[in-house]
Formats: sequence, structure tokens, C-alpha cells
Amino acid sequence: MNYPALKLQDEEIFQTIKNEEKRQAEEMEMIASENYVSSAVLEAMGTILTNKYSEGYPGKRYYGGNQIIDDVENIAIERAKKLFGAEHVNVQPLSGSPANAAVYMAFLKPGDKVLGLKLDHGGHLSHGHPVNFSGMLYNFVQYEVDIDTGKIDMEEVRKIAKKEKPKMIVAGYSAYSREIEWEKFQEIADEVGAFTFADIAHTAGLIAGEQMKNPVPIFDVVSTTTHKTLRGPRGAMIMCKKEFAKQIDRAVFPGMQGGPHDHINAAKAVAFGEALKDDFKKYSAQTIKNAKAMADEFIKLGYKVISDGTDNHLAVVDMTSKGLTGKEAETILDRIGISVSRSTIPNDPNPPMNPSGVRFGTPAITTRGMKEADVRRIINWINNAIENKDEIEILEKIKDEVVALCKANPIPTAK
Ligand code: DSN
Repeated sequence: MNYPALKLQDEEIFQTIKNEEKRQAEEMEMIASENYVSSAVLEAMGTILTNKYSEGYPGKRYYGGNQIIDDVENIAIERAKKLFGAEHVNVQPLSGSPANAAVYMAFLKPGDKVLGLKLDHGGHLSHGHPVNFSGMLYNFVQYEVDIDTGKIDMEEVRKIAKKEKPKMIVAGYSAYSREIEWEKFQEIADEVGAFTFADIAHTAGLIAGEQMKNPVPIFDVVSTTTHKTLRGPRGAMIMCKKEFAKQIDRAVFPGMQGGPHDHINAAKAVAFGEALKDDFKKYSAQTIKNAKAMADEFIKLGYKVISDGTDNHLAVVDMTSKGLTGKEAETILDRIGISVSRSTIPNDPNPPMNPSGVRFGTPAITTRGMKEADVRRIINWINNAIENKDEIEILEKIKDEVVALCKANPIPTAK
């Protein structure tokens, strides 16, 4: 892409952007939370809408001159409502953790009890980890996946909920590859009088593309980032039942945030518009097909895949089944131009900075147009690199193949 003003004014930053552009073009992202936006989404992010302050909500702003900004935000809200069947949407959250903070603020008081999935079992920092604000401010008790199946056992969740009587139950995860039983969570919450909160940051695009079950009509409140499988700009939103609309809006602003990022909200609207199209259903379906092929190929090659497969866009692979840690695998894969993120496995004996697993995801490579046969080739390259981790010539040859496949499948903004 060309950035003539930037090039003229700030060669140093211009060059770093060009370097990253080249890296993205020639390397492969298999980080499950990453994706490539379209040119239209990117253009919306780079507009003069960034110049505006608009604390408040459409029709009720604390600054003048917001008539057009109101249009932008209303379009984003209406498209999100249509996409997820939501009664109320707040598109202002700046990112996933602030969105979750606003949800807790809207429903809880500090010290209230919340039930969430343990981080090393696939949960998120903002679902009650002790080093995160969520674990510091609220009294989180945690459920786990069944250690044999790698899946959530709803009877266990019920038992813990009945014993602990939480005020809120959190479902929706960062490193969990199976369909989530939203109705059962709601049933359990009804039994113990808890609110239900779904964090669908990872799977929102697959839900919008009608390939996974949608918690929005079931749960009290749902948060999502907009930049993962949903393929929008970096940001987030909250959806909830009408009865909770006021408390959610108040928690986002003035509770958590000041002025919304209106250029980003415009880009969210563009991404939601894209996700409403039939093509996006095909993209979501292909993302899951690719992930299934990925998990299957790893299993064929003798790797332990947590839960023995996947229903979504990711798989967590226990690298100790091949004699190395997740961090070692991440470093080797960096050398062949494949980015991944190390990940804990359930009950990980290793520490979070050097855990046992790697989380692999297919959203980004699917956006590039790759299909199951490509995925199977990639997993074989990964295995080959791991088995020949000290053979520089072999690693260089694999890297050449990675670059060639990437060049044959350019990222959307290079098309
Ligand atoms: N950092 C995101 C992920 O990789 O899952 C979650 O916040």
C-alpha cells in the first residue's frame, strides 16, 4: 500500500509499516485470534472520523457537532443487531478486556462471586485470573474441563454452581475448541439465580456466519471483540437483553470509558456489513473445515490434540507429546515464517511463559483463501520443522514453501 504523506513526513515509521506489510504478506498467521481486514475496513479506520469527540450516545452527546457521528454509530448498532439478533448493542468498547470490565461493572459489586473457566483450561485473563482486575475485584470461583475428554462437563458446572451460588456465570473462551452448551448454562444459572455472561470474542464470526450456536438470544449479556473471526477493526462491543440496556450503557460510558473511537466504530459498521453477506457464511464454514483438517492432520502425525478435535477455528496441541514445550515450538515455527501462540494445556505442569501447548488457528489463512489441502501441507511442514529443528537447510527450504504459498494467496489489502 502507498502512504505518501507518511513517507514524506516520517520515514522511520513509514519504514516499519512497510516492513510489517512485507512480513504479513510473506509469513503465515496461525494465531487463532488474528485475521486480515478488508481494504474497506482499513480505509474506514484511517478517516477523519478520528478527529471527533462524542462522549455519550446517539442523540445524547456531551459535545456539539455529533449529528453525523450519530449516523455512524446508529448504522453500526443496527447492523450488529441484525447480525446477532440482539435486543440492545453498545459498539463503544475499545477492546475485549474493557468490554468485560464494563459487563462486570454493570452487573456486579466488588467482592461478588462469579463462576468462570480456569485460564489454563482455556479461559481468559479477564475471566477471573488473580493477576487481572477481574480476579482482584471479584470473587471468582473456577470450573475446569474434564481432564480425559478435554471438554466442559455440564454436570460438573452444575455441581459447582449449586455449591457456590455465584451471582454471574461466564462462558465463552480463548483456547477451547468445542461447541458451548449455552442453553444448559442458562438452565444452571436459572437454578441458582445467576446472570449469564458469554464472551464470544473468539467465535463471534463463526456465530455471525451461522456455523456455531448463538448465545445472544439466550444469555443476559454477551461481549465480543470485533477483530478476530469477525474480521473487523481492533475493538469490541456488548450485546444484551433490553432490560439491561441502561446499566450496560452507563457502565461503558461514563463508567469505564470516555470518548468512543468513531473511526473504529465506522470500521465496525463496515465489517458488520461484510459479515451480513452470504460470502461471510462461506468464509466461516471454510474456517471450521480448515480447523478440522488441521486437528485431524496433527492427530495423524501423532500429536495430542486437546479434546481430540475441534468444532471451531482453533486447536490446542500438546507439544510435549513430541518432546518439546510450546515456547520451543513457537520459536521453531517463527523460523519457518509461521506465527503461532504458545498455550497452556489443562492442568499444565509447565508455567504460562513456557507452557506445554501451542494454540493453532485458521481464521487468517482462510481469509487468504487457503483450503483443507493447503492446511494439511502446512501441518506437515510444521511437523517436518519440529522433527528437524536443528537442520538449518531443511528449515530454510520449508520457509521457502511457506513464502510461496503465502504469495499465491495474498492478504486482502494486497489484492
Ligand atoms: N489475546 C487474545 C487471544 O489471543 O486469544 C485474547 O485476548
